[in-house]
Amino acid sequence: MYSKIFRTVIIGAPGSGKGTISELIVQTFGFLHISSGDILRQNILNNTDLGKKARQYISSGRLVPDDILNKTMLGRITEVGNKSYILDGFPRNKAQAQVLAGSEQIDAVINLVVPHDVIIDRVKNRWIHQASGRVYNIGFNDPQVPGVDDETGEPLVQREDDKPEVVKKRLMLYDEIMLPVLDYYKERGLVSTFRGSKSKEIWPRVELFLREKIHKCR
Ligand code: G5P
Ligand code: MG
Repeated sequence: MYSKIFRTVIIGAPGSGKGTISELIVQTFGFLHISSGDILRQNILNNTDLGKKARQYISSGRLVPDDILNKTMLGRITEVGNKSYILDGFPRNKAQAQVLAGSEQIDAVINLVVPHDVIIDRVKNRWIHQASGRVYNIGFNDPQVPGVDDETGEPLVQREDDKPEVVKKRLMLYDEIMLPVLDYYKERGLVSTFRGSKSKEIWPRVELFLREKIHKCR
């Protein structure tokens, strides 16, 4: 779609809408969405070696070790080849950001800031289709039939790490480990911050930002 490859990272607390905004970027700009959480959950579902290792960390709200994530994510980026992408969930700490910088030149970092009380309320209502990673939210983007995936008709489930006590832990961990990542990218002049309580209000600003940014890069 665009002559230059555009490499974007989306950052934001658990439940801030990274997946939701990424999907809109995919639909509007044709970027590929590379989500570390979706890749890990897919591996858990398929009971792969990676999935077996990751499960214990994810279900308790802890980070999966860096060496596993670095290898998995850099592998996936290489696989997609020369295509514009949006990275969601990676990097998750400064060490991962440094590893990423060793092989990829990032063009922009989209930083979503959503109040924690809004997030805690939101994830209670999140339901996913495990096989595809499709995400629903009761009262926001409901499935056509309650409890059932629109495309496959299969049952929806709640994420193990969406239990309120695990969400609180993930939010605390996020603030601690992501500030150095934000500083790392701010020092490089890459961060644009979008604040709000609703993805529908945040999205038009992200869209405008990307249009302008891509236009300048052409
Ligand atoms: P993930 O999968 O990367 P998180 O914790 O970063 O998980 P999460 O929970 O996937 O982020 P999100 O993508 O930011 O959240 O948010 P979303 O899914 O779009 O929106 C949340 C819900 O709110 C959805 O139901 C959506 O429909 C709804 N929603 C969105 N906007 C609105 C709105 O405006 N209004 C309302 N009412 N609802 C809305 O990582 C999971 C785990 O994997 C491991 C870690 O253990 C991590 O905890 N992991 C890694 N470990 C080490 N290193 C890494 N790089 C790792 N990456 C993942
Ligand atoms: Mg997500």
